[in-house]
Amino acid sequence: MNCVYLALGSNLGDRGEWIDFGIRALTALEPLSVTRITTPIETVPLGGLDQPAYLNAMISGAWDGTAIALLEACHQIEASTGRTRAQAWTSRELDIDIVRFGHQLRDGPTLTLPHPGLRDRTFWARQIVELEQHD
Ligand code: A4P
Ligand code: MG
Repeated sequence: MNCVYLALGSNLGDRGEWIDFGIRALTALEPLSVTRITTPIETVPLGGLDQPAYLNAMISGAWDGTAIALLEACHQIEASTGRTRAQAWTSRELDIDIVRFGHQLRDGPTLTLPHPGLRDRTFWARQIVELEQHD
């Protein structure tokens, strides 16, 4: 079992509905036991592209499997929203990122852990605090 932190982001359509959809889909994954869920917060789009504001949330849980299996499960949930990967960092109904996977460190085209955004996304730092303050 690995303690995992997963970030959800949406900036298209009914963002609250997409975040709820993502949380329900993650909760339904057999190998994942969700422990805590943050309040979704509205955030300014990062990356300099002209795009709508995001709604971001984070969950913590325990994952029974490999990091790649978790990434594939996240991609399947994203795909079920109809999202296509045309260009990175563009608007999306639902994005799910692995923020941390236990203490695993890795760097590669398929998976980087912890997620590089952890260095400068202050809203992620706040949400990690929100998840951890109850433990
Ligand atoms: N990948 C590598 N490491 C990871 C990881 N730790 N978690 C690879 C998830 N995926 C990881 O992602 C591209 C590839 O990154 C994946 O196929 C996976 O193999 P993607 O979801 O297809 O594309 P993306 O989301 O556009 O790119 P990326 O690099 O994941 O960007 P981010 O970090 O998701 O940023 N502004 C606000 N306010 N809030 C946001 O949530 N998100 C983004 C996208 C831009 N601006 C934002 C937000
Ligand atoms: Mg992403």
